[in-house]
Amino acid sequence: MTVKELENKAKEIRRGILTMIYESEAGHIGGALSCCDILTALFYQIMNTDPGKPKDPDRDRFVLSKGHCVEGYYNILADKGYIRKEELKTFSQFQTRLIGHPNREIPGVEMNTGALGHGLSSACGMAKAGKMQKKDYRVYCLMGDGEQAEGSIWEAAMFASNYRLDNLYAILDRNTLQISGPTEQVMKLEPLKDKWQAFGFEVEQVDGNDMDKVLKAFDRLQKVNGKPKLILADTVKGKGISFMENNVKWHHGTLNQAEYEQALRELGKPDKGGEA
Ligand SMILES: Cc1ncc(C[n+]2csc(CCOP(=O)(O)OP(=O)(O)O)c2C)c(N)n1
Ligand SMILES: [Mg+2]
Repeated sequence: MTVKELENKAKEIRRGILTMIYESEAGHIGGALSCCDILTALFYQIMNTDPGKPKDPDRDRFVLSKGHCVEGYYNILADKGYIRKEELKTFSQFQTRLIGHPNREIPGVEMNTGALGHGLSSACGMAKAGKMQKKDYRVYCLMGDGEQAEGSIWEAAMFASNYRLDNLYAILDRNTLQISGPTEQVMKLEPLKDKWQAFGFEVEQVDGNDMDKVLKAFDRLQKVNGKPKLILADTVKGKGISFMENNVKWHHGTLNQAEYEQALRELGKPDKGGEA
């Protein structure tokens, strides 16, 4: 896909996120919007996956470690054909499998997540298993920045570096906010890039809401051998919706009808030159 087509796809996924949260009256909207461009890049361009064969031993693996931001993920799984689009309407409803955090009942989901801090450890295990079996698949793990307060992440980082897991791509959604305020007030993280480099990762810091730059960052990292990689993605929580951007109130929130309509208007339709 072209960059323009991917940008339009991200717009379409954002619309899906808004509708899902509006209709279900539940969801983590700010963080779902901040990582939407990264998820789109991964599932439509970077990863080697086949929705018809979700258990293919050679597939690339994806772990949504910040499991609360599941809405974009579900919309992508439906768009790609892992699940039926009609099922999206059951999000967060009684007896659905599309609960508020990913679970492995859903094709395309590798790991139950939601309790923060565990995704990278499991992703390390998948990456190490790939090395032991001499397979070429890659493992991608998307973490939150508030999530960096979990000690298990740093234990996993040591492991990845120790075993030279160059098939592991961690992505850090650096939207600078967590559930109750700015990360630098709740649990200071900086200098974050230096920390990941000190743990032995090859780090690319990039505007995580700029599709072209995200793609180029993955491209550069793919050429690096012998060490694990991290994309430090500077993003905006609530990206794309003026009244949500950088506003901690929208970590978890539902929209009333006027807000929903305004949000859809602001997103607009796909641009010309690349229908999604
Ligand atoms: C172990 C654990 N502790 C607490 C929570 C509650 N919780 C849900 S989201 C969240 C904040 C996460 O912030 P961040 O990682 O920055 O996510 P984002 O900004 O991308 O939404 C917290 C503390 C949790 N899900 N898991
Ligand atoms: Mg955050």
